[in-house]
This record gives sequence, C-alpha cells and structure tokens, in this order.
Amino acid sequence: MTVSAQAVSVLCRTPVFSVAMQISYFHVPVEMPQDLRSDAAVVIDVLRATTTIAWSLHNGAEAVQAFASLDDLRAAAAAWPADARLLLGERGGQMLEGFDLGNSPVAVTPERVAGKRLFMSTTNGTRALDRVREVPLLLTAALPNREAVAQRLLAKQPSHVSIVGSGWEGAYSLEDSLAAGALGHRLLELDSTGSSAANDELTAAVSLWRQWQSEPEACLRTATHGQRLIRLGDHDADFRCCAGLDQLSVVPTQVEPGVLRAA
Ligand code: 3SL
Repeated sequence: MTVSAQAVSVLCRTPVFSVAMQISYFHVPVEMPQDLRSDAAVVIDVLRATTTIAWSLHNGAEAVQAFASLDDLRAAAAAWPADARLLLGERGGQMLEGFDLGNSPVAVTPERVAGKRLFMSTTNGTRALDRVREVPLLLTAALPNREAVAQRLLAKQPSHVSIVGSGWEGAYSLEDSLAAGALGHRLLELDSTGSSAANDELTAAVSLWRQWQSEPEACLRTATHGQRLIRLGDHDADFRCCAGLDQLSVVPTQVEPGVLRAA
C-alpha cells in the first residue's frame, strides 16, 4: 500500500527555520574528496538497491543490513536466528545462489519481509553505502521516498550534505543522477534562501531532473543499467516501482555501521 504524495509531504513536514545547507552530488563514491567533512550523506541506487531498501522497511522489515562482501554477509547472517532473517541480493542483476530474494523492490512484500532482518549485498548500492558508513547521518534515497528524505534533511539541518550515486562498477549512471537531481531540486525548492548547490554535479543533476521529471520511467529505461535489466528479462513491474515518485514516508537511516532502519 502506498500513501499519496500529499500525505507523504504532510506526514514528513517539519518547520524549517534557518538552514544554510550546502548540497553536493558525487556520481560515484570515489569522487568524494577524502577531506570533505559532510555531516550527512544520502546514498542513491535507483535501479534498484535503495528502492528495494525503502520498500523493505516500508513493508515492515526489522532492518536492512548492507554488505559489500558476500563472505561478511554470510558470516553475519549465520549468527542471526534462521526464522528471523532473509538473504537478499544480486550480482550483475541476477539473484545469488542460496539467497532468499534477488533485488526486486516488488518482491519485498509484507508477507515476505515483515519482522525479518534482511542481509543484503548488491553489485554497487551496498558497496556505496559501505564507502560512506562513517558519515554521522547516513540515509538512503530513491524516487519513492524522495520527499520524505528531503523533509528529514531539512529537519536535521546538516551544514553539508553529500548525495552519493552508486553508479555501475565505478562509472556514472543516469538513473542515480536523475534521483539526485529530484532530491536536490526539492531541497532547493523547499529552502530557496538557505540551501545551495555546492558543486556543478548537483546543478547538472537538477537540470537532468527538470528534463525528465514528467517521464522518470522513460529515463530509467533509457539508462544503460535499465537496458541491462531489459536484456535480462521482464522487469516492467520493477521499472514502474522504481520510477514512482513520493509514495513512501520511510527514511532508511543507518543506526549502526551497515544497519539501516526506518528511523
Ligand atoms: O548495482 C546494484 O547495487 C543493484 O541495485 C543492481 S540491480 O538493479 O539489482 O541489478
């Protein structure tokens, strides 16, 4: 079940006082300067990890624990009660052998995930999360929870937020930039006097969003990773889900290293 965009906005709204938030966007984690002191980071992997994380937590998962390494995932999962865990993930878009679920946001139904800890590893998204796990406030965003994340950032008032795309194996990805632009656009719209773009990548991403905002699903299908998913088989439901804007009020938040909850 989704809630209306208007309801998401009302549910998440917090009065905005004096925010002077600098917003940067990095296409991939390695582009983040080592000495950059961000007090908040938002990781994006539109196709499909951060969309799946948002839907999992919305549908009642106890937490999502993200791993860059499959060996680390298997060791941590083995220490968790079997009836309270699910292994979820992919490599190259394909579900992993011995796992319970792949990385489809439409598969994480309440019936499957409610009350469960999801041990998750994906090609790019969970690696991106791992790279920024030291940032004090770490959130994940996708198009369905874009408004909720924007409202949360304005409520928390970080002085500098890094939006970090996951990309594909170190390279730029169109769909992450689309969602970074959607988030940046909304932050600048909500707080036009206080927040500002701190790099050209953010300004370019906002322009990208302006170009595609009336047809985000077409943008996801045009992206090279969208094309890869199409080649792998029917992903129509995933595309629809990943392109759905402002449907969820959930804000996945790191509560301990690698562990995200709907905090
Ligand atoms: O790269 C990732 O982390 C995944 O989200 C890719 S996929 O869409 O599941 O193939």
